[in-house]
Amino acid sequence: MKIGIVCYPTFGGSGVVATELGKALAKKGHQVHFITYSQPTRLDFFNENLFYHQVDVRTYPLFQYPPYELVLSSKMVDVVKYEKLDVLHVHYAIPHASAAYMAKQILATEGISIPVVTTLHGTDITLVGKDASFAPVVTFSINASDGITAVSENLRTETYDYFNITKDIKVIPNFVDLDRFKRQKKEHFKRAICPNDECMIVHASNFRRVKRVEDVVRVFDKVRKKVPAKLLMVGDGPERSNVEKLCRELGACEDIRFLGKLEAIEEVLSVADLFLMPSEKESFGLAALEAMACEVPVVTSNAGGLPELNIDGETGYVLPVGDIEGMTEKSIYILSSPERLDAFKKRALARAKEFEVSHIVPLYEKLYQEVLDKQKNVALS
Ligand code: GMT
Repeated sequence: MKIGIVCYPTFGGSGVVATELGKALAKKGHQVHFITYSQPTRLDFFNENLFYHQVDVRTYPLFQYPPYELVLSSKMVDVVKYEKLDVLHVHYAIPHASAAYMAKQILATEGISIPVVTTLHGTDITLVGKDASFAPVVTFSINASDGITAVSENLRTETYDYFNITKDIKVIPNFVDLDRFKRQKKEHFKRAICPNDECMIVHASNFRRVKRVEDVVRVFDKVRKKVPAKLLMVGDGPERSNVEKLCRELGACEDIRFLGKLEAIEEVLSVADLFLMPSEKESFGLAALEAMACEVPVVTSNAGGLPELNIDGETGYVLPVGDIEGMTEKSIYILSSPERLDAFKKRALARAKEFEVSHIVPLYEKLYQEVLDKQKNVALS
């Protein structure tokens, strides 16, 4: 199949899922064309089936806001036409699904039909999409898609709750590549950060408010008073300076390191004992899955799809959003017995294996085939 993937080329979340999906499809022999405004972060290896088409947004004095969506639609038309794509898969509703709708209409005037699959990732529904100024476009473009997926049951339900969706939404969860995300021997790194064999706690996110990064620091500060521990903060974003300020106020700076955006996060996860994700909203929690694949138990909030991934009391614990005391107590419980910690690590890995890339990618392939078959039947009738 020739598949066009439209995504944000971001460091985490939907951009990573889209890129990893494209890479996995290319390895299986499909031809995959990425369409986005810069090279996706994880598009980091050569494969004869992978292509990247850059969307160039030109500035012009007349435009206070350059019309990205229109340039994107034009690029989609161009790539579908000249690369003879079979299907377009857009990740994140805004503006990708609506741009795809416009591309589809333009192509139809030239007798070219292309099915569009839209994958909803979370904030496109729970934050941005709900905004009244976007809601009509989100509703319309989801309903206009030929196939729709959501990354968790919770996101599927929320999409039906917030918008008037008349079509079926399939749940296809996030996935992980266990060849990359596995516990590696990085003991020298552990010794450098934890010279006295302290426990290593990790958080990774884009430091947006929705991640409640301050909760991570507050939980850690209480944990370290009971169990010797260090905290590694991976990623960067708008809340970072507030969080650094909090570390200073708590006098916890010597036990906390900010690593910034780190490509090889699996190296950090390889020496971690616990991963914290106290998010306000989290449709799936890919970063938590990647931690679990590296045998790291997770203490998370109960936001969105997190309880579908993190099995309370088995792979970690699930606590109400903002429950700092509860998260602290459960973190101490996991970390305070080596045998217990080991059992949590094993169960975290076993759970992550259920989301192995090879189990999930066929679900997308099946959906592509379904929308293609449907299109053929319409053409024949
Ligand atoms: O978490 C983020 O802020 C990034 C965000 C995105 O839109 O790229 O991630 C969302 O999509 C990921 C991949 O499907 C999910 O694993 C994340 O849970 C989801 N984030 C939120 O719902 C906040």
